[in-house]
Amino acid sequence: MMERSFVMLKPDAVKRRLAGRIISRFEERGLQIVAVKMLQIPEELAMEHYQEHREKPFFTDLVSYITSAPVLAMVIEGRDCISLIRKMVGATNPAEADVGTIRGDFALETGRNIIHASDSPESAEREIKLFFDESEICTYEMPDREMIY
Ligand code: RTP
Ligand code: MG
Repeated sequence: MMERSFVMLKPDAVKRRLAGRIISRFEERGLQIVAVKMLQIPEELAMEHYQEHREKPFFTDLVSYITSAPVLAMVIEGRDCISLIRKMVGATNPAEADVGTIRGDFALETGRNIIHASDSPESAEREIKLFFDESEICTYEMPDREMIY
């Protein structure tokens, strides 16, 4: 089934100039970028985005990390792409993430794990709505789709 996932390159990915290399991994895999924007997340939006963690001891640090500099927010489309992207991203703690995953190749600490990706269809729908208007999401033909699928 075609799905859309919300993916966000966190402040450390942007500041470390890793954005292009990370985006390339999704493109090379055959996924389609259908929306992208850079923004510095306001505190209220950060708290809303990570609302499931509001009672956790790391919540304050998480919100200050994610609001500390601009992020690159994206919507990525592809067949069953929500779980696929989570696999490509790797474990929350980069020290435990498999080599070959984005976190496993580019990061070392849970609190600086460079990328977010939706963990379920429900999260994806909620998170896409938080960051994008439907009018900001593009639909276009991907000429090589029939070679990929
Ligand atoms: P994300 O939501 O950012 O894609 O990461 P995730 O699903 O892999 O992990 P999640 O459990 O949703 O945690 C969200 C973010 O909170 C920070 N965190 N810190 N100190 C800790 O124990 C801890 N646990 C989580 C991480 O930055 C994680 O990405
Ligand atoms: Mg999460």
